[in-house]
Amino acid sequence: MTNQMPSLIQPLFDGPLDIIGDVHGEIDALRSLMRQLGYDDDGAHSGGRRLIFVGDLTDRGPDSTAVVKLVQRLIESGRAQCVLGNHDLNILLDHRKHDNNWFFDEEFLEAGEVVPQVLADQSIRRQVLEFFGTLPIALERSDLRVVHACWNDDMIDIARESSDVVALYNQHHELIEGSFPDLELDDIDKGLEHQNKNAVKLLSSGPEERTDKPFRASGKTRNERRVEWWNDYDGKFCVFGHYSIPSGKPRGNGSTFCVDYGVGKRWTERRQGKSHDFKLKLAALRWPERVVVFDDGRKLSAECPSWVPGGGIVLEVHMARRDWQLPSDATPLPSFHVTLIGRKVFLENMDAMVGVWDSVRKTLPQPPYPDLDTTVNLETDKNRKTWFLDIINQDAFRDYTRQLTGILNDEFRRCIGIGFPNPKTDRYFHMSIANNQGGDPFKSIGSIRPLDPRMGKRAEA
Ligand SMILES: [Mn+2]
Repeated sequence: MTNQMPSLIQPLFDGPLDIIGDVHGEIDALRSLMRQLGYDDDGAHSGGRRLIFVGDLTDRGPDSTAVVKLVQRLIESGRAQCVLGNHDLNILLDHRKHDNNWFFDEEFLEAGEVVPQVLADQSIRRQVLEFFGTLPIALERSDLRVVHACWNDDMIDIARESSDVVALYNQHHELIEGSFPDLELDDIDKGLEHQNKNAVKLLSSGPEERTDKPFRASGKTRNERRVEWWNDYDGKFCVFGHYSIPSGKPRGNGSTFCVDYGVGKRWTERRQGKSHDFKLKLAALRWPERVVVFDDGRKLSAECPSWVPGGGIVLEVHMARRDWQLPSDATPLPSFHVTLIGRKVFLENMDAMVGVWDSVRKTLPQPPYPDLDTTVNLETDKNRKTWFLDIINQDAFRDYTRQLTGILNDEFRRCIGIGFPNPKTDRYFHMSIANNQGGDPFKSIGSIRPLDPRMGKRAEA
């Protein structure tokens, strides 16, 4: 090695991990998430677990300095690792943005109103820059990868050869600028060249593409949109942040998982007068358990029975199957679940159900894996399309619900007492996929519901 400095791609810790999403200065959410995960204030965990941060520690939230100081202390004691996010990088590159004004000792104004933030002084600025200068851009081990926005093998290999993120950024910036005289590009193309061909930018803020028509977003006219790279990726499991998911619906394809649940916009809820029970959360993915833990203690699981906030009572079972014969424009499902009690009934009786569910969910067995018929039936009503796939192994599901009703006998009698008709053991099970939310018709999670399997028209495959 001619270079004594560590590479921008570093080995990820061994052992069990908790991978925390974009914190964005939300120090209280970070402290409570650490407590929910079983860490003390010094980042020690009795189970020997360690923390990983996907970057974007700063900006927007009330106290970026406190977050940086805490994470730096955890890293120095060997209890955490952190990769650089685009916000952290902007500070390192001295790129001033409206939400990093705290760093430059100025207030963050949004529509003329102050968003309260602790402001940095000279010594904090020095400390933050020094700390960010030590962070890698990605972490990897045999079963897992962590990057802020996008994993791209070619760009990772380039970053692997470098130890100085600012130098690498500037080098690519100049190479890309230097290529322009030989190319016929408009300003939009030039912007996209910088976004997609600069390794530092691509890894920390993800690929973009040109749109057919300009559109308005966040008060600006835009001609580029984000490429949803996580739908097509099929390398080692990759955890990333950056693409916040305020709806709480998981983003990933079974090999990718986004852990940014939008706490970076919690200031918008504070502005509306909220001081607790925030909708936007900070989350961690526990590895290898694949359970998501939120700062309020709620959990969402990819692989074991779980309670999903706002989603009805479901049993999450397996990661994506990509071999289903879905229509050609379908997005691969990140997971599927068995619906025992429908969302509507659940929401109407949420308080009663949560108590029941929390007391029994840990004891429930895994559902069987469905063998699916490749015939797709389509049901359409007004704004909603639902696709149905027949399940061949009906007996396995009937046995499973019988087993559940045995285990849940008392609890479900209580449920039935307050109006729940489910679960029924003698129904026909099949997989349904619906465009409940509009937009991409195949984003929603498939469920198995008791409906007439012969209904509907045959879909265009
Ligand atoms: Mn980001």
